[in-house]
Amino acid sequence: MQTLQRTFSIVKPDAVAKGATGDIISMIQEKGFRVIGMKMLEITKHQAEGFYAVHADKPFFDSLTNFMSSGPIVVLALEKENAIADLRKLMGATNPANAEAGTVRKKWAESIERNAIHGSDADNTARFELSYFFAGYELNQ
Ligand code: 3AN
Repeated sequence: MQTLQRTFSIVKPDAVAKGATGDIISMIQEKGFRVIGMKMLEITKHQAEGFYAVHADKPFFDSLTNFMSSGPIVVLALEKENAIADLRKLMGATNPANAEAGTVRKKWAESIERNAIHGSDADNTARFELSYFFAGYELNQ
């Protein structure tokens, strides 16, 4: 039996800047996800560092957190059966050069850093990421 699962997604600054937000949300909804929370905001470098803390020792950390704080983003709370894995599939490979046809990154990503969309990669990260950006009262139950 499948049960409903929640995941967290970000339409990243590159995609928001090129007007891809609506298309990306449509692609997500067409796959059966329910949008239970959504907001557009800009985050500081410090807030981006907190969000990406697991990548703090990576060589791309400084550049990634500069990019994520460079302009508006749209954060999404999503619900569906098998939401975490299904969103990862819809996103496509981290490097758009390897992204499969029909994925968000194949359509919209520019590079491995400016790759249009973020999605949680596991249950514990989904919980952390949802609570980083949404208070309980902001989610449509
Ligand atoms: P994904 O977003 O596919 O889960 P992660 O978690 O490995 O990929 O990386 C988080 C983010 O860090 C990516 N979305 C991308 O923006 C950036 N990133 C990952 N690998 C690199 C890299 N080699 N060079 C620059 N940026 C990277």
